Amino acid sequence: YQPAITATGVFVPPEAISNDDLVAAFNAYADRVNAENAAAIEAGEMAAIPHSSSEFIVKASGIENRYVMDRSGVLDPARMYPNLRQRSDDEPGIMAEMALAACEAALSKAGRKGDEVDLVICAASNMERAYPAVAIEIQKLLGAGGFAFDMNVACSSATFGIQAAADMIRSGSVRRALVVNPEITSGHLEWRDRDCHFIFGDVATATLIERAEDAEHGFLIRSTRCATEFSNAIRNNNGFLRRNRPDGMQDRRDMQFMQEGRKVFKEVLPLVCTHIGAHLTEETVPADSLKRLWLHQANKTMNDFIGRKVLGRDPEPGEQPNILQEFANTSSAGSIIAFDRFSSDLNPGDKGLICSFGAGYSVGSVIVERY
Ligand code: CO8
Repeated sequence: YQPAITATGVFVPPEAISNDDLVAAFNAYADRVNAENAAAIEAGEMAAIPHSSSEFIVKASGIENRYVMDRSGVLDPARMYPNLRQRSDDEPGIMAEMALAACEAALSKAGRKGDEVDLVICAASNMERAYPAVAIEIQKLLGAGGFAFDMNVACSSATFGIQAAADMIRSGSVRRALVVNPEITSGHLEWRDRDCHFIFGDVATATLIERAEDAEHGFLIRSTRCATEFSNAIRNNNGFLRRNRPDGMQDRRDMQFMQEGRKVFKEVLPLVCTHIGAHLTEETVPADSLKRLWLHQANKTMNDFIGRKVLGRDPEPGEQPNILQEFANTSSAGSIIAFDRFSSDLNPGDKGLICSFGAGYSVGSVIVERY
């Protein structure tokens, strides 16, 4: 069977944070900590926390805004992380709730119902719990049949999930799949670190994958390629083994997102460009035949560089759309938001490439063709 993406859905959280709001909260936090530690700073025992700035954020990343599930906790200088209500085990978890909204948006675009789905993959950077799988909770809320499982490949979770689902549809073991990416990045971002506090936003995306023959139009999944190479340059040490550490469950910096941004930038770019080049060559798809690149949304300079390298020229306006100015980095969901917003104008026969990259390191590419 030929697998195809027949619809995508995006759940946008209800609250937004502009760079100016974010910087005001961060600077108030920095002033507070600096005042509390004035003597230590004066004695040279501690460095003062420097201010952040909106100008730096836009220049370094292209990000202007992000959406979050809770603004008040993130912007409270005495807290600096989201205030998310602890839910009882009998109510849907926050990831399942976000995922459900994105799945319903995708199903409604395709005119499908939840009970027609027989595979749910919840693919995201972090799971709110270890088990039962969040995907199985989503399967239940959708009334879907078949089976469901979680997977985590950080920023590449969506493309790796699409490859897994597409291969199962190709083999006939599954008829209709939802790959869903609820990214609650605000929970694991370190909002107190000016090097990274601006990078991420919350969102959920869903991709419906069916047999092409089951839908009048969509995007054929022509080919997928995934690759990984271990790196510690992006890491989060939170996890259930934290209890075994001598420092117990303290508020430790390494339990939130950590990265060596410059290193990531330098190492990931060649990895991505080589990966895409090799994938296109193996599939005899010339780069200049691609009508669109839907890239992972981490950093504008990074995407501009990849676009130029892959196409061998400056991308035309609209050829490589960015959504990070509005959403920030939404980890695995970024390339799918770009696809959702900027794909309906393609004509039958037009080809494009979805590509993700990030922690792991990981790279995933999907060649699609409109039909
Ligand atoms: N305001 C003002 N100045 C600042 C700020 C700030 N907020 N932050 C840093 N500066 C200063 C620095 O201290 C530095 O000063 P100096 O030159 O005196 O040392 C100067 O500005 C330059 O800083 P950088 O070198 O850090 O700035 P860059 O231009 O390199 O930009 C970026 C930083 C934007 C982080 C850039 O390096 C980048 O985008 N790198 C790639 C990162 C990336 O794509 N990572 C993807 C990882 S995401 C992923 O895989 C998913 C993980 C799971 C999700 C986790 C969700 C929480």
